[in-house]
Amino acid sequence: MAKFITIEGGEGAGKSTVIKTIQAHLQKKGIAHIITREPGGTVLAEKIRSLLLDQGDEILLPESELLLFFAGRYQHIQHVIKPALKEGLWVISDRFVDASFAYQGAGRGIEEARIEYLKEWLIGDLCPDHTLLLDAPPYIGLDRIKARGALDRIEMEKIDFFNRVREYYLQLADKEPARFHIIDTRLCLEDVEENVQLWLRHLE
Ligand code: T5A
Repeated sequence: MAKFITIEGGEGAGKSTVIKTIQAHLQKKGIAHIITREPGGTVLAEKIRSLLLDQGDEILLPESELLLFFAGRYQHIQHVIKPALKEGLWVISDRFVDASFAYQGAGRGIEEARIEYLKEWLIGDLCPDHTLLLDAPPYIGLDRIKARGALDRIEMEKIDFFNRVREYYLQLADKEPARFHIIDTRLCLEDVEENVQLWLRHLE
């Protein structure tokens, strides 16, 4: 049966790395799936991703940022996520709507009710079956991505912003224990991979 799985966490928490492990596992098991991401996932949503992450001359206001994330998400849901689930595929998405509550809500300070309104309107009852939260103190993820190369517009935020994002994710995971599974990505790659494998076995 189709499953909708999302991967969340702070900057450089290891999502791309963990998704490779998940993909290898699903391929080995012969489980038909797609790997997708937000912001992005469709041609148009990938263009919106560039607007959101590239450094521009004009300040992108929090409200505009929120609406751009939702515009891309709606394209992604209608053109990719729902059709794939309907076909019976597993959908693995690198981030989904929880990120809007964490980043634009807790991070930027936009009232939760406004995000909730967009969620109800545009997402309805589509909810991930499982969410893997990759957790580490923000300075660890930021050090890792700094070592990788140049930072994008959001990655240049202050550490307090990322602390609020992390705190929000942890509180949400606490509120929805049936959906969330937390993996500590302070651990070395081998240990993270082993924990991801254990979680995947429990999903089957
Ligand atoms: N955003 C997104 C919002 O504000 N609102 C929204 O609604 C949505 C959907 C883009 C940005 O958009 C924001 C959040 C983001 O700021 P993104 O593309 O997912 O989202 O950006 P990042 O979270 O920044 O993703 P990254 O690709 O930068 O990081 P990953 O995928 O979490 O980390 P990964 O796997 O690339 O690892 C980073 C580095 O660390 C190493 C890896 O080898 C790599 O070099 N690493 C480890 N090293 C040691 N030990 C470990 N356990 C390691 N795990 C990874």
